[in-house]
Amino acid sequence: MSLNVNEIRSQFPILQRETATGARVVYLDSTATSQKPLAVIEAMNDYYRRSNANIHRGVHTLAEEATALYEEARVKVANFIHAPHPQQIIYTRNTTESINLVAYTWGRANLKMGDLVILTEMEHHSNLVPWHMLQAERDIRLEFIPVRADFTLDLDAYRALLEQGPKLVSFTHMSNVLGTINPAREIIRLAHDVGAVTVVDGAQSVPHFAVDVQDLDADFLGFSAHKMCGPTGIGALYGKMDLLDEMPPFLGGGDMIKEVKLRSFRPNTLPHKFEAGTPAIAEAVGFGAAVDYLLSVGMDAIAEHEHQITEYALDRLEEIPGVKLFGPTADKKGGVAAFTLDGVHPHDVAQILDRDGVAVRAGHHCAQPLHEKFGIPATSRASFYLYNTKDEVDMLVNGIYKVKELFG
Ligand code: 7TS
Repeated sequence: MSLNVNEIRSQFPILQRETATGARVVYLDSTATSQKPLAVIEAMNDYYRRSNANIHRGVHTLAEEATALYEEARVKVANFIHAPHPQQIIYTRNTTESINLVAYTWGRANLKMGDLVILTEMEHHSNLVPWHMLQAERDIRLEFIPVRADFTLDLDAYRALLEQGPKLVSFTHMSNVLGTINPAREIIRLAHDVGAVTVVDGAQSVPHFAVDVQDLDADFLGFSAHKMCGPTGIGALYGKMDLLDEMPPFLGGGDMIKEVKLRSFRPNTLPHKFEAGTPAIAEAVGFGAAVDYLLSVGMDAIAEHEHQITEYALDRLEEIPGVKLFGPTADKKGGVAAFTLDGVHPHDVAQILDRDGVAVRAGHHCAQPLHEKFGIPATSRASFYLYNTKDEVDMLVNGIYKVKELFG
């Protein structure tokens, strides 16, 4: 099940370009956003050239075509995560908006003073701050599943927290820093045993391995198109039908209503109830094309390829004196390698690597509490996707040796 990486790379025009220093782009920052294949770029281009119109509003040819394309993409996205029905896919801007939507509507309808929400210590800010905001407003309680020394979640501590009767458990399927893949099915089953609703942050899982919402029994799952070969500006929230049905709308305006009077409105049916105003139509088309593209390569093959690259990268990085890796062993993680280098600031590492075209991110990666736990302000992070090669890992490693030379 090995990928034809050369063929895959030929589909990504950006990977053919050079940087200002004449170096080939070695893109190791797909955790932040992935690159886009021709199939996605062309689908969006074709949409604007052929079919652009507003959706759900006109009876003319273009409006009907645009509406059909927008809704066909929803079916593709629904099938991709094995949602029972496309109505259960709400288009959002990104994972951040998906989680905020749940906090804003489900949270405000269901959580009151003293109610417990369980999160984890490895969350991205987008699965922390919406709950902080709700806490400020509702005085809910927040507790956190600790991250253990081996960079996995402490499920015994989780079981103990569950005894306090949480209303909601919201957690990342895969950490964007540690790469840890959390046992989502088990976390959800345990939450359901005590009657809690679950939110899965799928920003880093859905792009990288097959995620099946029915198998997980997830109540909500949020993810972003831009991290899975699709465009920026669009993401999705999956929700169980009964939960979505009962939730009040999020934003008010056009398209989300069935009927409006001067002093009242009746909300539309799903999924339109949550999609106020003109949405990101071309982006939805691109999202659908991205899903088609990923399926044409095969999610299991992508996961296996990333696993091989990650194993190789961890082995090679570990050999470098002064490099400290943050994350579990390769069998428990996805394609992320966050590290520090003794005596060199992570930003300097990233800047020097960039001279040779090697693109890694440095900082707290929107997981400041996690870095605080380790007593460090930042890490450098390389991340891998279907188009990365072992050669690129070698370039990263050579680059780090260069950094070491420069800093003595
Ligand atoms: N959750 C996780 C686990 C993430 O990794 C990210 C983005 C988000 C949520 C938010 O996604 P967005 O599309 O709404 O922005 N992570 C990163 C990152 O690691 N570097 O840049 C963005």
